[in-house]
Formats: sequence, C-alpha cells, structure tokens
Amino acid sequence: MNKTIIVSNRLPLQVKLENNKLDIKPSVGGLATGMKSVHADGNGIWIGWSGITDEELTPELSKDVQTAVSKEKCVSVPLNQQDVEDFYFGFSNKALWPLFHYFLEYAEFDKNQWESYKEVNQKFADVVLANVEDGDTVWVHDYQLLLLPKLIKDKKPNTSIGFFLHIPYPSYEIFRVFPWREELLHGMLGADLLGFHTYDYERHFLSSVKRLLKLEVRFNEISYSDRIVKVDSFPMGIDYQKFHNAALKHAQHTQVEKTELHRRLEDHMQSSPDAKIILSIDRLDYTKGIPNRIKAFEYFLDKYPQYREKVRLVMLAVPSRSNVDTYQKLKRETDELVGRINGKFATVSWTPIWYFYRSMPFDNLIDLYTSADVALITPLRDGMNLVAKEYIATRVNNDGVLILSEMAGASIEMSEAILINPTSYEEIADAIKKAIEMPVEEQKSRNHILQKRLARYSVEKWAEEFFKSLDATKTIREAIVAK
Ligand code: GDG
Repeated sequence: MNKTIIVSNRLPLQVKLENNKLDIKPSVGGLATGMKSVHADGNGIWIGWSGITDEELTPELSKDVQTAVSKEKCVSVPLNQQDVEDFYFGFSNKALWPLFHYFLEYAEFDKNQWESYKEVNQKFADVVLANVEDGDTVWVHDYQLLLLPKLIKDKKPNTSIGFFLHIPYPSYEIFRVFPWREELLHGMLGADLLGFHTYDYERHFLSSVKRLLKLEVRFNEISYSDRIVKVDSFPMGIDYQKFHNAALKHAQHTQVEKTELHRRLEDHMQSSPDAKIILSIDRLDYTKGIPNRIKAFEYFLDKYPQYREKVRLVMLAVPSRSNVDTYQKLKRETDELVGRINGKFATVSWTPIWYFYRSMPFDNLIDLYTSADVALITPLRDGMNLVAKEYIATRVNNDGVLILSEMAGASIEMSEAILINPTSYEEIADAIKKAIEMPVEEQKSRNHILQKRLARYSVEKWAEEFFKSLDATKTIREAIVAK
C-alpha cells in the first residue's frame, strides 16, 4: 500500500530531555492539525528533527528517541550541534529568511553555512530514502529544505513529491542576489508540485525560473527536462472550529474558571465604558514590524490625545531565534521603545502598553483574542499570518476589528479588514481611530464575511486541496511515460 511521507525541519512533537529522561508530547501547531488526517490515517509517517542534538543523546537515549517518536508515526533525522548552528541558525535564518522577506541588509551569505545547508538537506534525504518506496507521496515543507525535492527525485523518480513554502517567495530582483540561486531552483524543481501561499509568490517564482534557468513556462507549468512541474497557490487556513469553539467555551467561564489574565483584561474593560484593548501577537521577529507598530501607537496617542487612558496596546512577543544577533538587537529596541512610550504617557491608573515577552498557553491566547476590540497586525513581510485568521475565528459575537498589513499574505483573502501599509505611521494611527470608532453593525458585517470564508477554507481543506493537486500530477507523469 502506498504511503504519504511528510517532511519538515521539526517533527510535530515537543521532545524534552530532563535529567536523562525523555518527555514527548504531540504539538498542537497549525501544520500538525492540517496533516492530522493524512498522518494519523493509514501508514503515513512524518520525518523531521526532534529538537535534541546528537551531543545531548547517549546511544541508548538516541534509541529511546527513535522508539518514542515512532509511536507517534514519526522518524527523527539526527542533527548535531554544528548542523543546528550552521544549517538552522546560520544559513536558514541568516541568509534565506532575511532574503525571502526582503531584508537584504540582514542577509549573510556564508559559504561554510551553505555547505552545511546542503549536508543537512542530504541528511534529511537519507532518512526519506530509507523510508520511501515507488508510488509513495512525499510532502516537503518550507525554506529549510529547498534542496530536498531534487535529492529525493533523483534517486526515486517514481514518487510524487510536493513542496510548500510557508514564507514569501521574493521578486526576481531580490532572488537574483542569492549566490547559489540556480542550485536552489534546481533543488525545488525536483518536486512535481510547488505550492505557495499567494498567487504573487507563485508568479515571482515562475519569473525566477524563466529568467535564471531559461525554462519554458506555460501558464503554471514548467517543462523541466523530461518532466512537468506544476506551480500553484494554496493559501493556508487555520483549524477554525478549534479557535471558534474555544472562544465559545471561554465566554461561558465562571469567575472561578477564569484565568488571572482573563480577570485583569476584564478589569481593564470595566475601568471605563469606552476603554478599548488593542492586541498584537507575534514571534519577536524583524519581519513582523513590531517597532513600527509601537511607534505608530505613539503617533496615534500624540495625534488623538482624547484616546489617552482609553486604549491599551496588549502586546505578546514570543521569543524566537534569540541567539541570532539581529533578534537580540530587535529585543533591545522593543524593550526600549515600550519603556520610552510607557514613560511618556503613563498615568497613575494607566499604562499604555502591556508587554509580554514569552509564549503563553493556548487558554491565555484565547483570553487575549476574545478580549481584544482591535487586532493590530503590521508585519513588514509575512508569508501568510495565521494570527489574523485566528483573531477573526474567535469573534463569536462577530464584533471586533482587524487592522492588517497589506504585506501579509493573509491580506489577499481578508480585504474586509482595515488594510494598511505598515511603514506609514499616519495610516496605522488613522486605522486605529477608525477601528475604535467603527459602528458595531459594520464590524459584524465585515467579520461575518471573513468568518464564513475562514470556516470554509480551513487548514484541513488546505491540505486536502494540495494533495488533490499533487495527485493530479501523477496523471500528467503517466501520460508523458505513455507517449
Ligand atoms: C510562518 C510564516 C505563515 C503565537 N504565540 C503563541 C502561539 N502562537 C501561535 C499562533 C499562530 C502561530 O503561533 C504563529 O503563526 P503565524 O502565521 O502568525 O507566524 P509564523 O510563526 O511566522 O509562521 C507565516 C505560517 O508560517 C504558516 O504557513 O502564516 O507567514 O512566517 O498559530 O496562534 N501559540 C501559543 N502561545 C503563544 O504564545 N499557544
């Protein structure tokens, strides 16, 4: 029986090693949810790194990891500390991540790290090749594994290989700067189907292929040696019911069941009849436009002083890649900005920004989403942005206003939100005012449309559509062979 293999940098598991004891829990992220039906059914497996380096494991513990992850139908790819340093923190996050998000000034192209990127892609390929058989389907995820499709296809041509990029694909003018650009494109073209969040990313990819490799492209199909590679857009959705139901349950919580955060947020809302909460949630990443957002909030308080003491920006910044220096710099900048603005405007009874630098349990996330009158999401570049979708899914009374950057992939499907250019403080400040003053009827009619769309195109649907499209490439391959 043919099987499906999912490959991503990390396994959908939280693996912890404490006092030489392993603790393994399934993770609850969007990708894991989307793949649930594929992964849990049949004989599918998931291949990725467990999060623990070879150096941390004795030979016995290493066996224990394999046995424990195999119970979750996963196979772990062994990586050592140097791999993680050079392939993950190095090449993936210092070269590809900034380049693909248009942060050329942050991109470092280090030859040794590139070598490590190639070696680690080969390590993933070795594990895939040890598990894949003719007729199987392999779905590879994201920018850490751009070379993997070719490494599999070259050795196992009779497999269906799909690839999905979770971050933006940049325009040709940006991509052409990359020193090993042809090799990277050939790596991706090992896939039979390449998926992107938006049509624009798809177009940028096709343009790079045409201009750098001089390949023939017909509509969304690339003729590549004796194969056809299909390219398409699949905007990733969320587990809509999970967020919606959690918010419904949240609304019914008794005083005893409420979290401390829930109570504090309620206190704020009850402090004055027109008090408003503006929420932002993201990983602390320079692509997310956090300093811009804080400065725009300052501009708003300066321009519209009537709203001082009436609004509060609740900002959750989740620690991310904190050993990379650009992220450390961003952390210092964010801390300083929050301190300066709170110092400038705070009164004895009001702090304008509540800033949390940590990750929160799911229940607290729901506390935040359901308490917020406005979600302020201002990335400078973002492949999709699931937070925007999750906020709308939790609006069980249909009220609330989403302010969303037009640089987020999600903005294409969410035109009923207030869309802003994240570099314009003026636009953001005016959008905040508009959001706060928006009549409830208008909020509801906008959110009603958004919710219907998000419920229909959920993460399960996204995975289903991708697989359907990948399956169809088999027919094209069979027709070529038959000729
Ligand atoms: C990449 C692309 C693309 C956040 N804080 C907490 C928490 N979260 C959850 C959110 C959401 C997820 O993390 C973040 O997803 P995003 O899409 O917003 O952003 P990235 O992490 O940058 O994801 C992005 C995505 O891949 C999918 O393709 O949309 O563009 O950059 O689900 O809910 N969850 C919990 N506590 C937190 O503190 N439990």
